[in-house]
Amino acid sequence: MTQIKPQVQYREDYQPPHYWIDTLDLDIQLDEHATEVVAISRVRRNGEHGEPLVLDGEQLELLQVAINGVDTTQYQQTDTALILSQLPEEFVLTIKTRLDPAANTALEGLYKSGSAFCTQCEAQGFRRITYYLDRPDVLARFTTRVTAEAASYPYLLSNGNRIDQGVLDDGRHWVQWQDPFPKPAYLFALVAGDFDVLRDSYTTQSGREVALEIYVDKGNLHRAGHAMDSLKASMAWDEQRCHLEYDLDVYMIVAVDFFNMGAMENKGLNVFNAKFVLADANTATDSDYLDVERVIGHEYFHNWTGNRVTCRDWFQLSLKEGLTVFRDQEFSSDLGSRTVNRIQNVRLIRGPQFAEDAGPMAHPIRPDAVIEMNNFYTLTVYEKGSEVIRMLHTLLGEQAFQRGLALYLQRHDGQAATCDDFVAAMSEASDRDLSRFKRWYSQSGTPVLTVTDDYDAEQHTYTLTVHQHTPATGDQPQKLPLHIPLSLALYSDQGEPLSLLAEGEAIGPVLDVLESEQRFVFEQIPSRPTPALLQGFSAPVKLNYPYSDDQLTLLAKSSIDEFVRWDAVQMLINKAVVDNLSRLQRGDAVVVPRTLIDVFRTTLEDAALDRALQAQMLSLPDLGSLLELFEQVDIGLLGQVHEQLHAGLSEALQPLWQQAYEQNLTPEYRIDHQDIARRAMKNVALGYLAQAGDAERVQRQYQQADNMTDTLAAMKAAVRAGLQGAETMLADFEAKWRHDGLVLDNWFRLQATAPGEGTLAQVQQLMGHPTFSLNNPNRVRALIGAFAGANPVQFHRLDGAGYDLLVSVLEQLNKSNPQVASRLITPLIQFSRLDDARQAMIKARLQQLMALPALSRDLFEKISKALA
Ligand code: B3K
Ligand code: ZN
Repeated sequence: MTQIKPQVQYREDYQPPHYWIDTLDLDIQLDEHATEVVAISRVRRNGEHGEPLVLDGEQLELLQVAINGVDTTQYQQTDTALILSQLPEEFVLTIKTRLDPAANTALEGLYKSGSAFCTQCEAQGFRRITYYLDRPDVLARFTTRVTAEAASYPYLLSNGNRIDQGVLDDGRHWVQWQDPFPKPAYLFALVAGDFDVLRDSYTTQSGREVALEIYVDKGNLHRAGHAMDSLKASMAWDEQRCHLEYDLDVYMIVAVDFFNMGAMENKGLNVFNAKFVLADANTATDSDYLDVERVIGHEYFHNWTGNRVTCRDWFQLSLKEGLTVFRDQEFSSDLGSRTVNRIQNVRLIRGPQFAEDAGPMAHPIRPDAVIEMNNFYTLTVYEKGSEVIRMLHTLLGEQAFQRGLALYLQRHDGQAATCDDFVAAMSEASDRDLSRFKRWYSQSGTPVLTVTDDYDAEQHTYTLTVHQHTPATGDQPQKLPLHIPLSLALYSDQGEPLSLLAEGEAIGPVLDVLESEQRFVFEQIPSRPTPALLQGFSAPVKLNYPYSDDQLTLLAKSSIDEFVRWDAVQMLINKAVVDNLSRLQRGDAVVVPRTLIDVFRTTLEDAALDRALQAQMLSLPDLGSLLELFEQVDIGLLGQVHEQLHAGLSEALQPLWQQAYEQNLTPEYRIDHQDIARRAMKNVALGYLAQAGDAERVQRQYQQADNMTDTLAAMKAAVRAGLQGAETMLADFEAKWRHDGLVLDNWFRLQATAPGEGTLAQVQQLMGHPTFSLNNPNRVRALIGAFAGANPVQFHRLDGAGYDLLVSVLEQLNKSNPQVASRLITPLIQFSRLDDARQAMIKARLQQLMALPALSRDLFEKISKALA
């Protein structure tokens, strides 16, 4: 890697390309160390100008350039570009390059995953395959001919339809692919290898047959069935809910072990991290099953929102990602529990996304300035982006939203579009003014809604005053008021919902908050009500309303909106955390408030409650979300409060935890939503029982478990509570599963997140485990990522040894895989809520990294912002 002066790119500076490329014919001769690529493009000048053609390219050996079939040396070459001048208006450009896939540890471009070749081109990986206009607004029709040795690579795959194939007499063979849909280079894919293939088919609504093929490592066929079911369910869902059909004759998914993220939506040929494909009862947990369904859905839904209509430039990333996350969330909610899905998504926003907003990488869902695009595949772009789409859905309603989506897709089919285009279609289809709403695209940070109320007992009116304020972020000092949909219900003291009347008319539950301060007056309210504010988390904001314990108890019991019930319990827990933190600081002991115990008891005794929701209501938030309750806090103390609340709730409700455990045993393993819910509740109960020392029960569950969910829950409970027998379980598990990376990742993760001073040393030791490798992103995330990101108390040890461990890993990954390094550094740059002593230690480490001789752009961007 060369030391580069990282340059900032600005959204404002967008210029259309000087040239178009209409077709690209690729001829790829695969070889481990010397793959040769011939790329023949038809190039067309965009308008009248004499500008050169500047093609992107990185780490390529240039072998030949020809224009209209004639070799030329009239070009300039830099580290990152090939520049051609004095070109005709239209011409055929031939470029031959050589590259070394086996040396590609960054897993971007063409690389080897085990014995197979595969590619990852989004965002800017195609330039590592050939010189090209590697930008999403250049759409070309691709044909790809792949040649490789036949014995090792019997399957040669690329985008579109297979149109020809042949065998050469030197033991190699080739396949020719043609993709009829023009696409940007980031959607290109190539895979070559030996696999087992699960085949099926799907008939679309209009009667077209689509061949479905899932490629997995040999011996894994029996683990691909759930992925196939999920794919068919996705295809059916998109037809039913959004009237969108698949458009090629074949849909292929390939599972690979070495992958920087979850999966990639390449046209007709998705490449997946095996983690999101493989699942069977012995090896996958319930949440693994749901994750497979979600990610298969997500990538499939991209075929319309991302591929048929793509992004004009990378600043618009949320155009495809926010929308596609919204679509996968709706898919999971329609197939499973809407409330539980909502809760899980909200946990993600309130924890890690709010932390991102409060940290040095704060950015709007449509960023304005980027150094390394890979750094912007963030929770903000994805998850907050989806919340923005959800707010549109809330404001417009399902019908108008679907009209808007249809208009957007029809208007921009085959084009590269912008977020403004999307909002324009939504506005036109619904006849709504979304001008203020658009600020959600340009403003970063988490808005705070402060609500006060007043009841007039004579007039029987109830007035809510809503004040909105977005604290300044590193990237933006000034903030403007946003259009915030505030979903509301009012409850009587008996827990009855009251009708909402304003100015004599019935109004809907969603209030349009548009100004910094706004009042809403409700009439004919018989007595002071309890407001359920922000039902369903109707906007990604923090809410301040001085709820009393009684009000929260009432909402937890009686709200019609199930999300509000969960949220009320969360608010009670938050109150208990804040109070107890002060108690600990004063030297007093942690006390679990009576109200909290009572609400837990009522929840445990509520036989009518959905088990999955019950499990969520009885689970404490993680430390990350709790951190967001404070400006600055000692994370060690916060960890103590968290643990002692868990212990207190365990002790106070022993018989009920036992009952909940017994009542939710599942006689045999079935993957359906009811059983998943029962196991979730049972295992929450097990956690509380383990805390009280019930080693025998934990042991029994570990020994008798017939599925991975129960096995891991038992082992986790034992490790968390430091029970006798934990060591034996860990050893047993390792002996049984050491051959299976995906399963063993759970084992790494569990030990990395164990409480106790010994964890750091354990993590260091596990780095020497025969299956651990810094070149395998899944393994790195399971051990190092989990330790730094999901074990805050041990990572933020006061001796700084947690930081040193991460820094030494980052120093290595900076060279071999900058993308993975850049993901891993997150807990180190989000220090604003920590105490001064820890902040100082972290800053010293960041300075140390900043001084690295060849710091990648990825890390440079984050570290320089954190130190600014
Ligand atoms: N679009 C890809 C993510 C690519 C990440 C590049 N660093 C997967 C997805 O969101 O569906
Ligand atoms: Zn996506």
